[in-house]
Amino acid sequence: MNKDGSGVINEILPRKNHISRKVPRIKGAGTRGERLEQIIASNVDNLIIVSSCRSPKFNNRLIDRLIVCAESSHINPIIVLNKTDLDPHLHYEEFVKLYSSIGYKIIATSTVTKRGIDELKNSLSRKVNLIWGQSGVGKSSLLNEIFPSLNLKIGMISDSTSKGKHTTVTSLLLKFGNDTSVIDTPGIREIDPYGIREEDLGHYFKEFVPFINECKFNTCTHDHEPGCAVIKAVEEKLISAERYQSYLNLRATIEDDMNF
Ligand SMILES: Nc1nc2c(ncn2[C@@H]2O[C@H](COP(=O)(O)OP(=O)(O)O)[C@@H](O)[C@H]2O)c(=O)[nH]1
Ligand SMILES: [Mg+2]
Ligand SMILES: [Zn+2]
Repeated sequence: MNKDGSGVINEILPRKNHISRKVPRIKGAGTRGERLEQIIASNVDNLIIVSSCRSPKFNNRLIDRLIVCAESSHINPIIVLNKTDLDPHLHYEEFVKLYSSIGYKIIATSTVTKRGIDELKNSLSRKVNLIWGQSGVGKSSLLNEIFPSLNLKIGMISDSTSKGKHTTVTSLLLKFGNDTSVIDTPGIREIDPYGIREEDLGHYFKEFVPFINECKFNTCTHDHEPGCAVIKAVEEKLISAERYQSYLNLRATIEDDMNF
């Protein structure tokens, strides 16, 4: 700062990456029209995708959509599967196996039994973390476990007055020490990946990549084409049918947006 109160910008930090979404559609306005980009955060290391075994119901489609967001933004996704105490039959283990086999870090947690809390804490450490998950999965509870000084409100009902309007993106940057930060995004209900080209989508399902190179046509959309190595891999159970279904669903939403 100079004597006269004016300041000098010493450095503008480069924007290494950014994660954005399509501006949500206004309720009642129909489904047509261009959807603009809304930047949620910049220079993020990890996208922490928080889900729960129950209440709200486990939703792997949503996880896959968020993984695509992370992959297309060059951000490392980490999956957190919370409320494992509510799944005594360990149904969630199938998905722990699936995501680990692809090469993603997935941490099974519970704020009741304290399972996985230390592992999650270590994963957040010395990184910029953007935390995202449906309302009620336990994001605030997990952050309170890891950083007890936080005292975030638990079970907060999201602001219903913002429903159907252009919601402002209210992100909260929480800093811990010099080098750990968590960006909480309580105002963001949905993330629709922005700017993903149809032909790139398959590459954001990273276990598809070795097969994509083997498809007969280089324009293959892995939907119906003869000689599609991705479809063959699904049939041979080398690619999970769940992940393939997520791919098809996302492909359909991208197509819808292109054909407005
Ligand atoms: N059984 C169980 N309940 C949890 C767990 N974590 C959070 N909850 C509960 O889930 C509800 C929503 O938690 P909250 O942290 O506010 O979720 P957020 O909306 O994602 O921030 C609260 O009633 C919490 O007490 C967990 O691991 N197991
Ligand atoms: Mg919360
Ligand atoms: Zn193909």
